Amino acid sequence: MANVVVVGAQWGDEGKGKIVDWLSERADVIARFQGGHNAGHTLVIGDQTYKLHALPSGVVRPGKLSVIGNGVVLDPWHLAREIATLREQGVAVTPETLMIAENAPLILPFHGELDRAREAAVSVAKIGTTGRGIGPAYEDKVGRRAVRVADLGDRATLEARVDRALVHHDALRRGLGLEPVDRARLMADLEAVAETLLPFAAPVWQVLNEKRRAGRRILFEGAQGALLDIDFGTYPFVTSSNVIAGQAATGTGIGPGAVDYVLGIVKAYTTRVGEGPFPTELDDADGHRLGERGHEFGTTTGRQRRCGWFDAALVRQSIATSGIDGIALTKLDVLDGFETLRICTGYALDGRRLEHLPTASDQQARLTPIYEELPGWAESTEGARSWADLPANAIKYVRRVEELIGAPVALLSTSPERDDTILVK
Ligand code: 2SA
Ligand code: MG
Repeated sequence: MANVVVVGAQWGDEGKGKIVDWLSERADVIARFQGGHNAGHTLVIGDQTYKLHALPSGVVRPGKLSVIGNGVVLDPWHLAREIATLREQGVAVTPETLMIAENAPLILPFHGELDRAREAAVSVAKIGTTGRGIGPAYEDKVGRRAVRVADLGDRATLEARVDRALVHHDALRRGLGLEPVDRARLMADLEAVAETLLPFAAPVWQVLNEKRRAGRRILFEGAQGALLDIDFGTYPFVTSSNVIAGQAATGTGIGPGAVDYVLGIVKAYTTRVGEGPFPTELDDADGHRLGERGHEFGTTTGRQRRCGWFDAALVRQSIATSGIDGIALTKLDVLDGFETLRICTGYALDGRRLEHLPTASDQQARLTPIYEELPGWAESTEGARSWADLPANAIKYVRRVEELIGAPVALLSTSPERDDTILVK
């Protein structure tokens, strides 16, 4: 296996955790390149369960280098807690196994407060964010007033950066009826957490380029999904970063040529958390059944996910915007026992047929999905480990998905268990 980027091809929660874990065993370096602790992976290895949010999945495997790239926004206190929890579980997290980009911007406590205050304001439509300050932290990065990891190393620089951020935030907070930021406390908290963080700070771009030259295999671990991308997602109901595969390069400081293969993670049906358009959403017994059978609750916020039929038009779009070479199809077993399955192949709008989701919100609201029906299967596919274990109708469903999205299924996952994965040659 060469250097692989793993991205979600829907709205997140496609089951990236298991696939990334499976691939990380075969990689030397595992790098996060966007998002923050709005991501959530649960890894089950042996009798241990690890919950990761900001840390790359490789961190629980001895002998791997895990990297947090500059494209990530980092809450240093959350990270410190995540590291402490892993250490209690017996995982060694050292500057040899974890490197954090010196140029990664920090999520500070007022980012979370702002995120939540805006979501609570009734004057604007809710996005349904995770409330973790992701959006405000990226705003400050682009606004050139972020505090970055490297700034923690020098008190004078840190004070200057904090002051620059506070000019903006205190004004904003006044408008929202929030108290000004307690600067002295923030400085003290930052100086305390700097001790934990700084030993991991590194020129990640340089380390990755060296690893690449030395022939080490790099796994780029995406979070969220392509339809949550700040440019190509269902804006404004998106996250605040580019999540598509191209971000793996800019979010770590390696050339795009370093990427040999893009693997898209695709769930056999569709889910979404938070607000925003969802053409194939089901508000009936079938939707309920998908949620129940699929255990569709978020690992980060515990929120119930909205469920619907597989939308091939959306995934086709993700295949294009991320340059996906092949997909890992997950949670096929959740479809077991449905008499009839439906796949959305495109949309009808004002008497026309569309092959992709239109960008304009009013059009998104007016379209109706065009469905194709496929016969279901009564047999269980849970835990199937070979193609031959699958009922004929399940194989038909998978083949039709491939045809409609225009990408081959490279991996098929039939349960949360690591070994219940079919490698399609
Ligand atoms: P935010 O907090 O600013 O990023 O929220 C903006 C929108 O993005 C959605 N969002 C997500 N949706 C699904 N999964 C997410 N992360 C984890 C993952 C989820 C998990 O990567 O698998 O397993 O708990 C994620 N992160 C953000 C959010 O719901 C808003 O719609
Ligand atoms: Mg998840």
